[in-house]
Amino acid sequence: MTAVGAGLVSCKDLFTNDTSITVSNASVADGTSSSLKDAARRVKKFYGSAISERDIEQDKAYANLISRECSVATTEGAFKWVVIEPSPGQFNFAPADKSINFCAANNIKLRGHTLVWHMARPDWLAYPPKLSDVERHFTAILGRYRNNKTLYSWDIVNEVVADSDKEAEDQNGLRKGVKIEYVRDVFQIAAAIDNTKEFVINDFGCEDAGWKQDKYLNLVKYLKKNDVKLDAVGLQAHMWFSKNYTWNATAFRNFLKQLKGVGVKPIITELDVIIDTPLPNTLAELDTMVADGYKRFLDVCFTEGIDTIITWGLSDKYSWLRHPDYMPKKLAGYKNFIRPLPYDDKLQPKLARKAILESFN
Ligand code: 9MR
Repeated sequence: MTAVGAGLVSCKDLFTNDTSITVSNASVADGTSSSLKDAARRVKKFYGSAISERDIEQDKAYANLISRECSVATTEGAFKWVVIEPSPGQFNFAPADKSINFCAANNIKLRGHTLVWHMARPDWLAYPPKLSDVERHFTAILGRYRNNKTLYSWDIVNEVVADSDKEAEDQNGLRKGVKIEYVRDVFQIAAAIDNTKEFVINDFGCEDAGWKQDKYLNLVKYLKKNDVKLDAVGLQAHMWFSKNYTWNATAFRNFLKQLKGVGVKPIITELDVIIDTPLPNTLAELDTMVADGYKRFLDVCFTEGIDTIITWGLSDKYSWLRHPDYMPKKLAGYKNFIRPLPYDDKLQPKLARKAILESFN
């Protein structure tokens, strides 16, 4: 990096595009000028973000930021069934290929998300998908990217654990219609096509002790006992923090230990931090709470040796939580208090970024 003008350092030379990112001299002095990926690399870890090929194409400054900060990424939508196989046997690989090309050009390793999920599903596809549909789908997709060096990891099955007992198929606690053997069969179909990449099962709401965490652990144990190729367990970590309740870090830590005990590697796949009501009075207070949430969560992750941290986006501007379809009801009307990611909507770094950096350091 070269110093240009008063108080600014340009990272322009790092990027192929023309929009530069500036870092103040103050941050150079206190060490925050290091990129997140460099800070992660120094401790043999990876930091990254979900990426949408559309955002990257339309917003060059954002693309540059992803390039500067990330050594790993996850496709936000490109591999979802409705995108990649909108009608049976008709595949649209363009979005996935765009993401892969961007990552290849920027030295980012990519996770493919996600093959079997109850959402983002075309109307014609049942849930759970018939195994014959799974076979056609996987043959085309896993087959196509088998030798791809950028795409190293697959979310094979996403969010298969039910939210509660009432919504579960049986005592295993999976979604209606999903038997535990089905999950095994899906992984086996995948392994028969390509067993060279990291295979991941991914779910949310398992960062605290409770029913869902127990069912997830039970499923992972079952898969391992049945010799399924399962390399990593994805913990989405859409984290809520509040003035009114505390997060049980000890329970999470024990859960990570148990996962490691059965021979799988936990990874953090969709981290963001949302502040629950009652909201603080100012954005400054809110940002401090968000940063504190990151710090507390990452401290546990790093104590337990987790090496992959992926946030669900890099800037609040593109957070799913600000989208009308997903915005938590109690925060409707407080959109500007939804600041769950390391950068704000003007692509300026926030305290959350500093907290992530310090946790790596
Ligand atoms: O962030 C994603 C959003 O843009 C999509 O519209 C939505 C439906 O495909 O999925 C969002 O990502 C989800 C992820 O795939 C699985 N875990 C929860 C994420 C947030 O909803």
